[in-house]
Order: sequence, then C-alpha cells, then structure tokens
Amino acid sequence: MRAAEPSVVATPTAIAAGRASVDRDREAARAIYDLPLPDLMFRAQTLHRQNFDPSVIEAASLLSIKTGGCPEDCGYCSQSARYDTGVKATKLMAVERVLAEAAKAKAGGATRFCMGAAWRSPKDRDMEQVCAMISGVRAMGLETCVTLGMLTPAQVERLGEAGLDYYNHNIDTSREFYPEIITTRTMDDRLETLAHVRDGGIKVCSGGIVGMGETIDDRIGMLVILAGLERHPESVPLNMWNEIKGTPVLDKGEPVEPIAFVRLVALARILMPGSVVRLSAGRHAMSDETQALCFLAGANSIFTGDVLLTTGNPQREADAALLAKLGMRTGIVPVAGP
Ligand code: SAM
Ligand code: DTB
Ligand code: SF4
Repeated sequence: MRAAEPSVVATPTAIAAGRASVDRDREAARAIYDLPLPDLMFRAQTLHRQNFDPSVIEAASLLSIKTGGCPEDCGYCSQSARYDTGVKATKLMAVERVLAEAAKAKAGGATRFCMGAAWRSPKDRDMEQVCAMISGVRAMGLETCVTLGMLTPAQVERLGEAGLDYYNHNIDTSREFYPEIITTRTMDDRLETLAHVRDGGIKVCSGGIVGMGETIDDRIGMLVILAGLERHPESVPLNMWNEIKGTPVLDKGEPVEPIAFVRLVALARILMPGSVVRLSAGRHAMSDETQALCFLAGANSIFTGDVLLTTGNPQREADAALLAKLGMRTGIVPVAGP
C-alpha cells in the first residue's frame, strides 16, 4: 500500500492563519517529500508540464555591485565584516562597469541580470546610483533583479520607478533554525521586506540555503513559509551552501545528500507550481546527473557565468554541454503565476 496521498498544501496565508495551520501544512508537506521517489517525481513533473515548457531553463547572471564589509552576522556569508573570510570590502561599483558586465552577460545568453550588495539595507544616498544601474540594464533588454537587504516602502517605490522587475530577499531557512544562523535581523524583518516588495508591485524572488546543519524538517519548513505567503514568490532560489572558511556555519554545515536535494526541488515545484525554481549556489559541487534530476523535479532556472558573488559557479561551456546532452535549452521562462 502506498503512502496516503496528502492534499497539496500551499494554502495561502498559512502564516496569518496561525501556528496550527503551519504545523498541519508542514506535516502534509513532509508526507509529500517522503513519497516514493517515482511518485514524487511524477507529481512534480505533471505540475511542471502544466505550467512550463519542461525543456527550457532560465539563465540568470549575478554581479556583486558592492562586496564585503557587511554589518550583518549571517553565519554562512563570506561578506560579513564579523568573520575573517579573506573577502576584501569594495565600494559600490560605478554604473558604467555594471553596464559593461550586463552586456557581457547578455552576450553570454543571460535573460536576467541580478545585482547584489552586501548591505543590511541601502542608504538613501546609494539609491540614485543603484537606480541608474537598474534603468541601464533594463534598457539593454534584460530583466532586472537586485538584492540590497531590507527595504522601506519608499525605497521599493523608487526601485520600481527605475524599472526593477524582481527583488531577491531570501528567508534562508526555517523559523526555528533561523536564530542559530542570524541574530542581527529576524525572520519577521525579512517577511516585512517581502511584503513591502509585493505591495509595491515588484516581483518577489525568495528562497534559502541548505547544507548549514539544518534538518530535513527545517528545509521543508522554509518552503512551507514561502508557499504560505499571500502570493507565491515568482522566483524561488534554492542554494546549497557554498562553503566559506572563517564562518560559523563551517562547523555545523554538512554536504547535502543529492537525492534529498532533488526531493526538496520536487516539493518546491509541488507547493509552488507556477513559480520559477532556481538551482542557485552549489551547482559546481553537483554532478550532471544530480542537476538533471533537479530539472526533472521542476527546477527551471540557473545562474550562468563562472562566479556568483564571491564564490564559483560552473563554466558557461560546462553548462552548455550539460544542456545539450539533455536536449534542453536556455530561454525566457514566463512565470505561470501563483
Ligand atoms: N545583503 C543582502 C541580503 O542578505 O539580503 C543581499 C546579498 S546576500 C549575499 C543574498 C543571499 O545569498 C543570502 O540571503 C543567502 O541566501 C545567499 N548566500 C549568501 N552566502 C551564501 C553561501 N555561501 N552559499 C549559498 N548561498 C549564500
Ligand atoms: C540567491 O538566492 N543566491 C544568490 C543570489 N540569491 C543573490 C547568491 C549566492 C551567493 C553564493 C555565495 C557567494 O558567491 O558569495
Ligand atoms: Fe550581509 Fe547579505 Fe551576507 Fe547577510 S547575507 S552578511 S546581509 S551580505
């Protein structure tokens, strides 16, 4: 007898509805996660095909526009000023340099350009320069995304006026595990920024990291929070922690078992059927076979280019060879909706 078919959770406003509902959703999500792999993959593939072309993968490119020296204590991050990680702090990059990098990314096949800054939140004096980057990148015909930390509604409005399509702000992990990783801002602070972004009409990109010493239930708890938002994030990046020497997570983190990661991708696809799920950090440590299984489980976006913010990513040629081997291609992946 096969495991009972749990009804798909992803009920909106689970968080608002209170703890009991979140707990119920987590149990139902765990039951889906634990399905025999063929059943899990079948469900994920079915939903994937209803919402997307299964052979098209979105290619996003990432640029660190302001590296290091960050006041936050995120225990996984190379850019926190609190840890000795060897990352050198830089000033905010000049607009022309950013546009030159965006042009290279476009020539390399990227359709989205994501700019990241190591800030707790942007200072008003930096906003003009960031807005010029956004308008310039958009004028090149690329989708724009920035990740700048916490935002006020007024900052969201300014970014929107500059032509911002997506804002990335990750919840990173479950509510329970979160305080073991970050103490300088709370999960609720992050959810508040996500609400401002949503209310300001910018598309939401939010996901998290695995491999920091969390349990499977923490990973599932993270997805249940995202799936319980009033509207699902349009993009859900799933990062495998890229090991950073000198950070506190180094002592707790452990490699993620590949099939456990594939199951998580499938669960993300099932809980948020219309969201684009991105295999973000950690792909350079994944075999071609694991990546292929992730694509079958519903992942449909990757970062291309050989660096992320401060760590490595597979070479463009390796990605091209992988996709060719799988008979897949990069292209625009229209969001199917929440
Ligand atoms: N400072 C802003 C913030 O934290 O919101 C934006 C930049 S921050 C580097 C963006 C995200 O990258 C983090 O929220 C985290 O999820 C992810 N990240 C950071 N370091 C990572 C690592 N070593 N491995 C995997 N993901 C990481
Ligand atoms: C996301 O979820 N992953 C990207 C992007 N959003 C900004 C960041 C990955 C960072 C990996 C570690 C580094 O390169 O420093
Ligand atoms: Fe700063 Fe962002 Fe790194 Fe946290 S994740 S330390 S906020 S750059």
